[in-house]
Parts: sequence; C-alpha cells; structure tokens
Amino acid sequence: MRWRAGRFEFHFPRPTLVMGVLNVTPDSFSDGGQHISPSVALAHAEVMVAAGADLIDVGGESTRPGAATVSVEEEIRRVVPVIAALAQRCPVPLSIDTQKPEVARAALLAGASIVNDIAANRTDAAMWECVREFRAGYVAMHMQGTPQTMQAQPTYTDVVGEVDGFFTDRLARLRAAGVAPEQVVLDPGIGFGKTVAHNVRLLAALRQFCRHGRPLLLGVSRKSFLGVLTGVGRPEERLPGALACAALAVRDGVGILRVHDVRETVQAARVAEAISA
Ligand code: YH5
Repeated sequence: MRWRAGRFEFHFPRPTLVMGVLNVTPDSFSDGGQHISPSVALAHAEVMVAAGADLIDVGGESTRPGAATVSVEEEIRRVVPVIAALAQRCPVPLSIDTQKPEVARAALLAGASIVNDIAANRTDAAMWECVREFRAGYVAMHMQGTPQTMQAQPTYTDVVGEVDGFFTDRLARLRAAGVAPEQVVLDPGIGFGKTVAHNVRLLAALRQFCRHGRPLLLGVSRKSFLGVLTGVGRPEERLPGALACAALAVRDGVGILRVHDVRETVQAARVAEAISA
C-alpha cells in the first residue's frame, strides 16, 4: 500500500511512522507560556526529528475540548513562519493540523506536505480542493460535533460501525473531489466526541478499520481517557498508558502514531513490530 504526500511517498507495511506534535499555540497544554517563538518551535522540531520522528505535525489552534477558536489570520500568523523555516531545514514531511482551508493552503504554499484535518466531517469541499491541487497527503479524522461542543454528550448507537461508515463515506467523497485514495490516511479521532468507553471500543476495533486498505493514524498521546483509566491527572505523566496503546495499535496494524513523546514511542513501536512480525 502506498501513501503519497506531496513529494514524499511511503510504502506500507513498513516500520510504524511516528508523527511528532509541534504545538504553536500560546495556550498549548504541553508548552504553556503566552508567546510563540518560531526559534523555540524549530528547536523542538529538531529534537523530535533527532529522536526519530518521521513526520512533524504543526498546529496553531488548540483543539482540546472547549478550547477557544482562533481567526484565520491569527492561525496563519502562528504556523506559516514555523513551517517555512522547518521546510528549509527539516528532512521529514510536515503536516498542518487545521480545520481551515485557508490555513491549509497557506501552510502547503509554505512547504507542508500533509493536511491533518480533524474536521473531516465537513460538508463543503474547499479543503479537499486544496489537497487535490497540491497533491498533498490528507488525514481524514473522525469527530462528532466540534471541539467546542464535542464532549458535551457524545452519543452513538454503534461507535465502531459509525466510524467505519464515516471512513467509507469520506473515501468516496474525497475520490469524487479529486483526492485519490493513495493520498488518504484514516483516523478514528480518539477523544473527539467520544466517552472513555467509546475510545476503548474504537481502540479494540483497529484491525477492522484496516480493511479500508488505507494507513491508519492514531493519536492517544496524553489524552484524558488515559488519565481516567489510570487515575493520572497530569497529561505529561500519562506516557505509560499511551505506550501500552501504541504497542497494541502497532500489533493491530496502525501505520502512524501521533505523539508528544517521540523517543519513547519509537522504542515501543520497534519492540511491538519485532513481536508482531
Ligand atoms: C488525533 O488524535 N489529536 S489535538 C487533549 C489532551 C491531550 C492531547 C490533555 N490532533 C489528534 O492531542 N490529529 C489532536 O488532554 C489530532 N488525530 C489527528 N489526526 C488533541 C490532543 C490532545 C487533546
């Protein structure tokens, strides 16, 4: 199976790709502080690449439950200088974590290769036109609702079936919009409009989602369901639970892990791959 993302191409099966999270938000849960300094962001990206990151995901809008929205202009102001600088110096593909087609376009022009679309449940095609034009990679993530409302009362009759149906539907819509399946990665969107029980059911069903014939991406790093399952309040202290998820996900065929803790996740993935082989 091939994944095309701009000038990059990955062939699966292959060692799990680790995507390092680069938050360029002043309110980021993992960085804190009030100002974004491109040089600090670049240094963080370089540390992640040295630790084994295969991809860097740059995000300028917090999508934590209930987080405030930011304007197109502000989001572009945050991410574009960082992407432009990284594109010069960084050997790995860059993805832009955004819900906004205008931000995606600016990021692709600045050198990003992948659009990580947490709002792939969209109905208008502007985002997909942009992905088509740039022949970018595209992460289609499932979310129920919006980040502002999604955790109010997540409701499903069959969460696994609904996410699976969403994947089928998106692949068809994307193809109709001129985005080839070879550009697309599927993501169940852990924590995006899901209770702890929904997240656990999705994590137990990863093998089923492989049947779409596209790489799966999984983001569990530091998320609150890990805190609920373990009793660990501080996000930075949830790594052991995340590594347990990562190992099981690798065994279940997940191709890409989106994480804050790159070095540790790469190690877990290498061990899980050796056992799964
Ligand atoms: C994802 O799963 N997640 S941003 C709340 C937390 C911790 C972490 C402390 N972007 C994903 O990482 N993109 C995010 O509580 C994503 N898949 C894809 N494709 C949320 C996040 C987080 C939120």
